[in-house]
Amino acid sequence: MIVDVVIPALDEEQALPRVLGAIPRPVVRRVVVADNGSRDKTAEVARAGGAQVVHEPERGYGAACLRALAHLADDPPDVVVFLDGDYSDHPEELPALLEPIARGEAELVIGSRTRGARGGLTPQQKVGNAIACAALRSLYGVHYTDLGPFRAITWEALQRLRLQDRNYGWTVEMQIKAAQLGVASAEVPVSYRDRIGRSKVSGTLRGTLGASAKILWLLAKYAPPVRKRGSRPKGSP
Ligand SMILES: Nc1nc2c(ncn2[C@@H]2O[C@H](COP(=O)(O)OP(=O)(O)O)[C@@H](O)[C@H]2O)c(=O)[nH]1
Ligand SMILES: [Mg+2]
Repeated sequence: MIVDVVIPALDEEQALPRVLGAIPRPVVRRVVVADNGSRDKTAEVARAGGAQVVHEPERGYGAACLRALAHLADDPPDVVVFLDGDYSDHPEELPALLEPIARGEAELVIGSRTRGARGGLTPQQKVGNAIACAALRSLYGVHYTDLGPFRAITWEALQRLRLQDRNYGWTVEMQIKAAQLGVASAEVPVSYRDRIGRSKVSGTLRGTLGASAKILWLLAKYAPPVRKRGSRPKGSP
């Protein structure tokens, strides 16, 4: 199984060397760091750590991931693993994330921090996750416990999902569309810790509000249409 890793990174020069150093390299073919106009040495430390670097001028987590995927498309892997560049995930747990895919049981595996983690999640992340997962469950009957960034997905499933979100909605869009399209999903517990360096999303007011609004907007946008009581779908007898 060919596995490539994608790391979106914005000003992560302090954390990135540790992240790259902890990736179990025998399991991974390529590591791509998607740099979003970092003002520090993110790109340099990424290259020094053995990663390929792509640059995305438009800010945003999703935009960075899409740029990295376009780079991988030349010679696609079997599986893409997404990982944050802030050292809050534990890259050494990557093989556990791959197991359900290797066993043929799943095409998408979410690393769940609420099943496994101790510290690291802010109260607003916990609340936001709980609301989003409850919505996914009531809309689609799928049982997720997290929208965590550390996740693995087959290249083939990723193509079917046609992801579009260019910022905070990236993770939830993947889970919504996987549920809609019947992509086989699994969760494995992963560990989590406080990041190194400064948070750009959940640790800032702008990031927290932006992410919450985007997640709710996408859940509403993709929600199945509500049928009025007594109405029948078109064409039914
Ligand atoms: N490429 C890119 N990465 C970003 C952007 N914003 C955040 N990140 C990265 O996404 C990951 C998660 O962001 P982080 O600040 O840790 O958010 P938090 O985990 O919610 O506190 C980190 O690896 C960041 O460097 C962005 O606009 N572009
Ligand atoms: Mg983080």
